[in-house]
Amino acid sequence: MANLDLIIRNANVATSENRFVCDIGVVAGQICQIGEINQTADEELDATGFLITPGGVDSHCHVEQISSNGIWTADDWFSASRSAVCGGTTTIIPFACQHRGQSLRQVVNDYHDLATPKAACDYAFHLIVSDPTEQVLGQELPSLIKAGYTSFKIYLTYDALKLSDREFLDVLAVARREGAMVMVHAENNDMIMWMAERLLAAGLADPRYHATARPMLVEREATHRTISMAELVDVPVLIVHVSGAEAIEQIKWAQNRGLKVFAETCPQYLFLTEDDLDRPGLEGAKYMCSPPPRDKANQEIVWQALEEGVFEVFSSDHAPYRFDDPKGKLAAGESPHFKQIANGVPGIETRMTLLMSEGVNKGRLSLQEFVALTSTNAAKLYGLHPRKGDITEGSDADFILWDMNKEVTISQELLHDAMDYTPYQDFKVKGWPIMTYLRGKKICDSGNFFGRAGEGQFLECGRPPALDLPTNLPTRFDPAVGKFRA
Ligand code: DUC
Ligand code: ZN
Ligand code: ZN
Repeated sequence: MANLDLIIRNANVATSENRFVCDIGVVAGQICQIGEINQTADEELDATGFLITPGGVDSHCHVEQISSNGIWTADDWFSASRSAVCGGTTTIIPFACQHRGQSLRQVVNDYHDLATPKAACDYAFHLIVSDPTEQVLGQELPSLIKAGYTSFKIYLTYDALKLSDREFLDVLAVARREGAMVMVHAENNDMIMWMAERLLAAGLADPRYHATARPMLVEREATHRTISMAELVDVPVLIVHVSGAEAIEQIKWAQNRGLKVFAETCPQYLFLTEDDLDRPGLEGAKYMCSPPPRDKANQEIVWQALEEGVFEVFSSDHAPYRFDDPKGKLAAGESPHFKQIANGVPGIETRMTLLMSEGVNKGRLSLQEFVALTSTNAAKLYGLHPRKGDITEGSDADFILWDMNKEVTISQELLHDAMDYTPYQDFKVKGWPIMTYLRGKKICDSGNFFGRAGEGQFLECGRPPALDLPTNLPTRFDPAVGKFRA
């Protein structure tokens, strides 16, 4: 008699720690047995020939988010989650983004209203705090943290979103006291604005000048400032979308001093360069994101930092704006200057295959490192592990079945988002996610999507474990609680 829902037989599994061959038994969406299974199930799959890894956790993506200049991302919750699962990602952590004057609680409710009917994969939220009023710091953040929103992003650039250093410290102190991780977009706003004004005054308005306005030192300065702020309050921070050498130097310096500094990088810093912004006409707009892609030498340094373990997570920073669309990159008209073009590139579906192909299949990363970077570490960092990011008894039955030898030329037609381009058009990859299972249900097979809008579940995040690292305050006075320590 069948008593399990699903058995995957002859599973060749890679987790962030192990490799093993086993049968995997699933009941009610969770892994209930790993080993040799002598029972039967309603559904059985012989996985011979595939590699199985945990479903991806993409901890940085923007879904149905309105930018401060009023442009919506192209993907809604349905198309973004469909695209995620077809690329092997079963959990996403987008942002509930507060704009100034808004109640953070109301913002979170509004994002839930968008996500609940449409999400086809599981999801949690990070908060974006752009208006840390007394109400936000004293009431909304503490109660949201208790309700499972245990990470927030703050910006040091963009006039409409950026926090002053004092506001940044206030947010860090709340994170320490209440138990949350802070993610930081580290670029110096005044330097960027000052450069941009001068470029535009000189008539230099094409997409490529977006990169000129944001040289690496702009990121280096803000990265160092972030590290110092976090050190003062003794709270873990994660520096998002790190683009190259100078920021990496700062992060390594902090990590070598034992500071609680984590870092993320993204495909655009491994596979795109500043030269892409210089493509003919306005084509360069397709590659505009912040920080901008750098050069080949910096790509190599990002690779080395991935190999050395400087980065905790490899996220997509999926921020999709269509190109040939009056509501997309060119919303400001047919000849916008670079400051008027929405920042961001899509990548939620291509993230895992790109790293599998160029990292694992080319021998730069081990399979364990790949799984850690694309799934397990994000689940751990944001309090979702072991439910997500692992293949172990009790975890959700989220898997990817990979054909490690399949060669694919990426093209927009293969993808499942709502975009009209991919920055990775014509890239050749080896290693492709063939099947994706979400909580024991096959939701993608060979590019065919079988999921349903609304079947994704909201995940409350737990206390980030990094908060429990040993105390390391620079003075005996603890500024987060306003007392001298004993
Ligand atoms: N920051 C992001 O995190 N994503 C897209 C653009 C940006 O500036
Ligand atoms: Zn950012
Ligand atoms: Zn982002």
